[in-house]
Amino acid sequence: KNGEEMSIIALNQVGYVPNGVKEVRVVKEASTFKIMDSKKKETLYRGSFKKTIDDNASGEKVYIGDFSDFIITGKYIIEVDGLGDSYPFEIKPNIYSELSNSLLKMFYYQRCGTDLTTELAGDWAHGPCHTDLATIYGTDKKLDISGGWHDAGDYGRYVGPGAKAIADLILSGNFTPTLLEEIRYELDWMLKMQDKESGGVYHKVTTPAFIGNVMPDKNTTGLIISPISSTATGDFIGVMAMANRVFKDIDPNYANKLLLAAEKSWLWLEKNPKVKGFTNPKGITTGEYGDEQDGDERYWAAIELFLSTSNQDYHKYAIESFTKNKWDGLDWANMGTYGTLSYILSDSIDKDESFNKLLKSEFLQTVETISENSNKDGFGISLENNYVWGSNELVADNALRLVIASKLTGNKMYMDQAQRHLHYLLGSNSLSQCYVSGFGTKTMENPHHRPSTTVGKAIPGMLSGGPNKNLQDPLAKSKLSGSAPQKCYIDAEPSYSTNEITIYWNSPLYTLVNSFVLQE
Ligand code: G3I
Ligand code: 9MR
Ligand code: ZN
Repeated sequence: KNGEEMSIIALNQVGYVPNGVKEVRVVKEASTFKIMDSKKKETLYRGSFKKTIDDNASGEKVYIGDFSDFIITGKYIIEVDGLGDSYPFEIKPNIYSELSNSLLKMFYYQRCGTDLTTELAGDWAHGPCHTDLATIYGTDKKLDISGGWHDAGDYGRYVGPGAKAIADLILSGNFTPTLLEEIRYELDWMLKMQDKESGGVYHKVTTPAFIGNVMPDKNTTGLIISPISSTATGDFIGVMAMANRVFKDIDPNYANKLLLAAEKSWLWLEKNPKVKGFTNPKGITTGEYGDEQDGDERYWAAIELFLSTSNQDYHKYAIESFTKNKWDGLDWANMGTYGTLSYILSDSIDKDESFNKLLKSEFLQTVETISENSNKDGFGISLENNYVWGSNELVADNALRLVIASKLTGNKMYMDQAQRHLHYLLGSNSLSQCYVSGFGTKTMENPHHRPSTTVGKAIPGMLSGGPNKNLQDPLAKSKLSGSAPQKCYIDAEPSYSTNEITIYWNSPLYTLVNSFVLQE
């Protein structure tokens, strides 16, 4: 009998690094557990549930057993007295390297405008998609906007979300040829989204409406380029200027091209200081990514431009803007923290010492709150009650903040807390659900993702959006009413508000996992 049949015995179904935090959680009264080899021949460790937490988000009393001091490489099962067996798990150095590769490979699977070969894409291979010229909304003008990554389960390509995804991948600092090639694929597309005259950046390129379940190369409805937005323009600048420093030594010409494009777009922002947030124009019903506040995108843009050019005008803009507004956020609507992190992690000699101090203390204050919330939480994560659309991204984002804060301060507790966030996403939660397709025993199998649905099998390495207490699709409404926030999740294709996948949910998880890949 496994954890599901008997009771929830929650743990990281992928596994643990030997020196990592290791815990098992149950939601029924239990006192002791033992670790056995995977054939259950031998008992190798005995432990007890020493701690309990009344957990609001899951509505459960959570019993926590710690076995961090069990560090022997191997494959195991935990038997909890009276409750049964856990799913199997492993302890091993580099336990996350396959997961890391797979999370990155997801971006390849999301590629638009190119052949996905059978050799590389297996059952999900398809011909080049969305290669026709796209029409600028409200005009007869057509442009080549081929390339980039499909955003999610749909085939739209949106600038803001793409910028977050690239920024996260860059934050990993793991500049392998594969990663560089992948981000370049999206950057090249994004360059095409810039209006070459004004420097403004188009918000998105999509079909007018969401389409049915077909492979991307079978979707030939006309593509429309939605109008320029200030948020897309700010995000474009942020990521172009950031990528400039990544490619500077590798390919100086390319790096320069990215920076020139970013500076050109800044002129558009300067000419358009007050603009309304993007809303779908008449006749377009695909993802809106509406965001009325563009101050955070402008701030991020200014920081990256300053770090790449040393031009004090950008510096001044960023200092004034932040001092007034304390921009924050690592999600598609709030991008301020990307600017802050670039600044405090940079070794540029042009930095302003007192501004650096301010940014650092604001960032560390946010992390302190995350840390306190994690300590109070039954599963050791920091969402409190914030289980909204894409909640798993917020888990990964907060974990990333903890990792970075741990590096900045040397506080090891932050690293332990970051690991619990990872454990949550890989099965240590009140549903015992591993939210990454192809990984774990109770793995996510039915994503809202057109290629996976069409082929009849989920592409591996994709992070589901996860629990969403707002029940924003018909299936969630009918099946989940009355469920605790952390349980508002269904592994079913129609539930786009709990089980879609996106490039910008995979990206923070990739970067998080990467910070543990090399850990012993
Ligand atoms: O944070 C708010 C909270 O303040 C508010 O009170 C509460 C009540 O509704 O919800 C929270 O906001 C939610 C927001 O996501 C959080 O980011 C909204 O309800 C929710 O509607 C919104 O969902 C967005 C969704 O599109 C619908 O617009 C998701 O963030 C966004 O990731 C998702 O993106 C879609 C694209 O449009 C199309 N492509 C797929 C992609 C993923 O599903
Ligand atoms: O497939 C769409 C998904 O990518 C979006 O995130 C979601 C919310 O905007 O919408 C999905 O499309 C659904 C549409 O909104 C309503 N009719 C059913 C569509 C597919 O399930
Ligand atoms: Zn495509």
